[in-house]
Amino acid sequence: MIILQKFGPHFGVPDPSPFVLKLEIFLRLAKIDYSEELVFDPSKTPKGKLPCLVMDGTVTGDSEFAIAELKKKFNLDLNKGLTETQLAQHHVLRLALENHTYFIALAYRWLHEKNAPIMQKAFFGPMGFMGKFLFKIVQKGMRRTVHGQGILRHSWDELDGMIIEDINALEAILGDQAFYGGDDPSEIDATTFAFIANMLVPEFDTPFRKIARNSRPLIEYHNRMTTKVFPDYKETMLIEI
Ligand SMILES: N[C@@H](CCC(=O)N[C@@H](CS)C(=O)NCC(=O)O)C(=O)O
Repeated sequence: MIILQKFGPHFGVPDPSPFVLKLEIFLRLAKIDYSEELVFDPSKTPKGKLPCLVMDGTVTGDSEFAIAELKKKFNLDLNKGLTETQLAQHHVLRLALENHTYFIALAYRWLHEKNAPIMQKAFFGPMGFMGKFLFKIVQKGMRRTVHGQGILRHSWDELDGMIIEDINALEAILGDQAFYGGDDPSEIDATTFAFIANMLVPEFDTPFRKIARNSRPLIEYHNRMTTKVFPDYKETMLIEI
């Protein structure tokens, strides 16, 4: 029995965390049956974060380590036919999304005055006054993290420019391929689709959503992956071109 520990569906996507979404996409691409366990507070998980994978009674924290465990257990290779150079490029692309794009998107969601109230309502709304208080604590933690990481030392205008460059690079790397892995999705598509799907969530008014929304190749890719991986979310995820 395999269990994916996740936050749960929000904003029309299976999870608001790109890391949870990445692991879920991987499970689906690899056609592995899993069940879901919703976790509200990840502080007690092995790495204090989500996602986690429970397999054979062992809990693995971190999407990348969880994927490594799955690959080992099921003898999986979603990267068949790719060259060493392609694999190295995918590695660097994943690191850029997870360590750069992610923090800008995080700042936009949790700390930007336009979007923070949406996060508060979605996650803490049902808790009433207590929710307001908890949200402030979580937001303070986010501010500390993103400031320490360095991203929050830039102005919103500077961050706009930085993330728009990331999106342009994502579009250029996709080029005229159907998937980042070529004709079929490969392991990197779990990460790229997870980030693109989360960026396109309509609830958040961000400059990078507008740029991604206007990129025909990225929207076509998003729709192709949604149809393949999340047919059960077609209604909320597919985007009209
Ligand atoms: N490197 C980790 C990153 C996971 C991560 O940052 N998860 C975030 C959600 S997007 C989280 O659980 N944050 C909760 C917290 O920091 O308290 C992975 O690949 O799983």
